[in-house]
Order: sequence, then C-alpha cells, then structure tokens
Amino acid sequence: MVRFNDLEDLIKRGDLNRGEFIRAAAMLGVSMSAVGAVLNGGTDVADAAACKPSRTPAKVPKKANYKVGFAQSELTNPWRTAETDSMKTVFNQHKNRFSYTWNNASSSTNKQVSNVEDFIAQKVDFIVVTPLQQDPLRAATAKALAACIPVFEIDRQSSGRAGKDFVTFIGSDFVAQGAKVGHWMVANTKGPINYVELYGTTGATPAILRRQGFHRVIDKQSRFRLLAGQDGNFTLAGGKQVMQNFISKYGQKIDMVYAHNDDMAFGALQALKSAGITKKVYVGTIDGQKKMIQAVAAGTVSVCVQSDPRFGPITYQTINNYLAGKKIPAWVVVHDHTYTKQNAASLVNTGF
Ligand code: GYE
Repeated sequence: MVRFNDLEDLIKRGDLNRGEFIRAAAMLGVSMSAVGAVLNGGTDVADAAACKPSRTPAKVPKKANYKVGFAQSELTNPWRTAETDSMKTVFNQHKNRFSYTWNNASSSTNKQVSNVEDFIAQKVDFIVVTPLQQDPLRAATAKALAACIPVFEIDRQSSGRAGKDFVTFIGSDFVAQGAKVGHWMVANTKGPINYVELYGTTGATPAILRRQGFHRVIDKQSRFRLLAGQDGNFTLAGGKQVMQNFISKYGQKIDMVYAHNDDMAFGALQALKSAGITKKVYVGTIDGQKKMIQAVAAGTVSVCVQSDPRFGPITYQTINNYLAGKKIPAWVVVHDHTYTKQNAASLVNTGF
C-alpha cells in the first residue's frame, strides 16, 4: 500500500512528475490542499496541473460529440425521479452533440464514488454529480480534477470549493430555504410553539444548510422550543417512522413540524393522522411537489419553499456556455418560490 509520504519522496527525487503526483495523491483520497502544500507551498493545485478543469479553458476542446456522465445519488423519492427524467430528456434531445449516460448510486456513498471513477475510466468529457454526502464525494471530485475532467455539481455539493475543485455548483440557496420556513412560522404563529424537526440525510448539503438557515431565524425567538430532531433520510417512510417516535414521546405537545423535504412532511402527516391527532399542527416543508402545493392551498400544510428538481435545462445551458468559452460563475443559483395559502392555488403548475 503506497502512502502519501512515499509519493512525496518520489516527487522530491524526481521519479514522479507533477501530474503523476497529483493523480496518485487523488487516488489515495489526499486533500488538494495537502497536495498543493507539497507542490508549491499551498497554491492552487488546479493551476499546477497541466489542465485547469475547474475553469473554462482559453481553448475549449472542439469535438463533434461530447460524452456526459451523470452520477445520480439515489432514486428514493419523486424529487430524484423528476431530476433524473429532466436530465435524460434534455440531453437526449441533443444526441447530435452529446452522448449522455447516467448511473445510480442507490443511496450508497461508496457506490457513488466508484460510479464517478467509472466515468473517469470511460474518459467522459464532463461529469455531472449530485453528491449524496458532501465530505466523502470530495475525493471523487478530486480524482476527476486530476484526470482533467470538468465536474459540474448539481443540486447538492461536495465539500470542495466551487470554481476551484469543480467548475460550479448549480442549485438552490438551501440556507435561504430554511430561513423562509422560519420567517413564515415567526410571522404567522403566536405564543409558545413546541416543534420537531425531520432532518434530511446526514452529511447531505441540503440537510446541513436547511437546518442552519431555519435555526438562524427561529433560535432568536424564545417562544419556539425544539422538542427533538432526527434524520428521516428525505423519504416518506423515514419521515413517518421518525414522526411516530416523536408522537409516542411528545403526543399533543407538538405544535409544529419542520421537515427538510416534502416526502418526510407527507410521512409526518400520515403519522399524525394514524395517531388520531386532530389539533392544529403547523407544518413547514421544502421541495414543491404538485400535491404538496395543493396541500398548502387546502390549508393542511402551512408553508412550502420550492426546490426545483428540473436540472436538465440549466445544466445543459451551463455546459454549453462552458463549451462556448464563457466564464462560468462558481454558483449558478436556482431561484425558488415560497408557497403559502395566498398564492398556492395559482402556482400549482410550478410544482413537479
Ligand atoms: O430536497 C430532496 C432530495 O438535494 C435538493 O434531495 C435535493 C434534496 C431534495 O432527496 O427531496
């Protein structure tokens, strides 16, 4: 088993060139800053590499057909299906220009890492990835960088830096999403509110940031009290299970539920119904499924902030901009609606 120290010795002796060193270090999962420190005292590794795949190059390679590989994280809810369909539809409409393939990590981080490696081995021109969990996917993105393949991260991010470790993050402002739910609850409820929180998948960017954004607002208000929070894995079954546990512990005490996505909110509603809880429970959620927007219009759910899964058109557009030699911003921001009783009925068609 080669260790990073061995690589360091080899490059110092001149037995490895810089490119080989970067590639080998990436294979070991060594952080880019550690690699940079060895190479040139911490300067940008992408600059040190022969190519600069995290920026639009001065001369974009011209090809008749570009291979695009999309590493999907899982297909466990309608949001993921909508995203997968959107990508497939758009790229398959442009078969003359793009050969599109995708793979599914089936909720396994290790599988997603090896799926990204498969795309590297296939020498695709572009890798599009939605990192299931942000930290473990950093090494996979680094490997693509070392292989000079531009990576576009969509919907979720790895923990590297956009514009440096990968081309861009295309996605929503998760902190703002959580904050919007918080603001609605502050403005539209009165008196003491005991609440429970259904977290998205542990280690996933939207779970981390939706929590942060919400708490930034709610924690300033002493009348809100968090009874409990737990990972419901962004699924209906997960949300229902977690909510059942909360109900058996806190029952009628629960005044509000904050769910990091619609599926878990639906699961929570099912759990409340089957427990026979009929009191008014405020529900705040994120995603914007059509049937969730309808539930907001009907008053069953208080507020839903959109997180649009239709990434096909914007990803296609961004890759085209790259190919046209345009500078890509580190963050291509997706803008979201906030659905409330006042506007939901007229916005149902913006859902998926
Ligand atoms: O909210 C959820 C999905 O990463 C933004 O993941 C996405 C989230 C979305 O499973 O429903």
